[in-house]
Amino acid sequence: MTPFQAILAAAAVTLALPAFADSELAVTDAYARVASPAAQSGAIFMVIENHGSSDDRLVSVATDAAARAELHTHLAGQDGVVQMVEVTEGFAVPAHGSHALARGGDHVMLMGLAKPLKEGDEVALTLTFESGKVLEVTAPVDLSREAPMGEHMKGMTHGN
Ligand SMILES: [Cu+2]
Repeated sequence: MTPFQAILAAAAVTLALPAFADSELAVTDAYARVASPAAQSGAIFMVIENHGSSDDRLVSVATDAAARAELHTHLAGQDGVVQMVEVTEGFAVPAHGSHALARGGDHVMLMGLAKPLKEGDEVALTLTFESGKVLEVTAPVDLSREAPMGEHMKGMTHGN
């Protein structure tokens, strides 16, 4: 191998590594919301895509932006009142499929924000999956985004 070929080979390895690490799981359209500038908590939404041939599951989220990050969803109780609950088993992402975290449904809940979140701020998240795969995600704060039709929730205090 000539020195030039060696450089090419090294460059190819460098380029290939991130592509390999990200080839099966991907996050698109991540964004964060808070209900007010003084909110102590916030919510993050995204679409998790699984391009692999094995089912996977988002089991935990870590961030420096808040004291705690939990996986939450909304459930209607017997009285019809919708409440937020923690989903300890995580969010399944089927093989060759996707799972949407969306307003009025599943979301990542940030509790105890390190500092107030305002439009344009970015929240860095580390997503850990059941398979052991880890994804680093950046979610910009987007307060102008409208909730999808029919998914407008009442009484939510964290931007849902
Ligand atoms: Cu929540």
